[in-house]
Amino acid sequence: GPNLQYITVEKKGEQQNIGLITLNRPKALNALCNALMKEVSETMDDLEADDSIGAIILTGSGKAFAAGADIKEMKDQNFAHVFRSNFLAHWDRIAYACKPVIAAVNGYALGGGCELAMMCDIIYASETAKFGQPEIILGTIPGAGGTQRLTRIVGKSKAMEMVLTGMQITAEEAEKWGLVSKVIPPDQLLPEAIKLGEKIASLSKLSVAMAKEAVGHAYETTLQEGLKIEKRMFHSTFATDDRREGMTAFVDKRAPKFTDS
Ligand code: CO8
Repeated sequence: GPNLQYITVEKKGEQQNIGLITLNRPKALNALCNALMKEVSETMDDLEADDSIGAIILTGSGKAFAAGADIKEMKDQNFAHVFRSNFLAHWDRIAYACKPVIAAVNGYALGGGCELAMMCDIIYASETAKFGQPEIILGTIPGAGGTQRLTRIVGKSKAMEMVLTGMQITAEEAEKWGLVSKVIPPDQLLPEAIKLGEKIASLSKLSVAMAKEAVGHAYETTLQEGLKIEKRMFHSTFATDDRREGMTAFVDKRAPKFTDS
């Protein structure tokens, strides 16, 4: 890609159909400065536009996934400036991805790092991962989902405990609480995430995008509305070639050949 300073981008998997974004600012524990987030956003645009890519993985490097927003960059900002510039408003590109995004959390996922992981669709964590919303210790509060997404994922009491104390939780706790779906030995984290991405990428990109959007609605609306949206999206899969192919292949006892249409 273009001149990337804070991240690297690679294609992975047997079919080279997995986009891997690695946060690569290890000296600052991958602190999320504005320039880094801009690179993530632009790379997401590229990977989403690339038809060869079926799933995206976001990971960190060294001992951090990301240790939060860049405190040095934020230290001297004032209210008028952060309000008028709507500071952080454009940091949520990953939450609006159409393609599935897997977070492979290799180490510290703190503050904005934890929030970034929660913007992804699935989180795999290394045994060494640590999650937390330490903003309260800095005299501020989470600003990109740490009071909202986290609460919906782990429930009120646990979210309150994390957000009000800034405590860190282990990968094992994060799994028990439903924040991550799998805890993996450090050297297996990326291979496992790639395997998961490949599994998803082998299916119809169209059905995967619809399924992702439908699950996403569970976090946005009431149960009744969500069930209605789900039903209509289910119906609309009957307008696709891939739905016909998937069911026909099952009945014919052969592997489906999806065309993403
Ligand atoms: N910002 C800037 N620099 C950082 C950050 C950060 N968040 N975290 C670590 N660094 C730097 C350190 O300053 C240090 O730099 P230097 O070598 O120049 O002194 C270097 O990284 C290494 O860090 P440590 O020496 O502290 O490493 P330790 O192993 O001793 O400690 C910790 C690791 C526990 C992770 C520790 O670094 C720490 O507590 N970091 C801050 C964690 C934090 O408070 N994060 C929340 C930030 S606020 C926030 O994220 C608001 C969310 C906004 C929304 C974002 C949307 C995506």
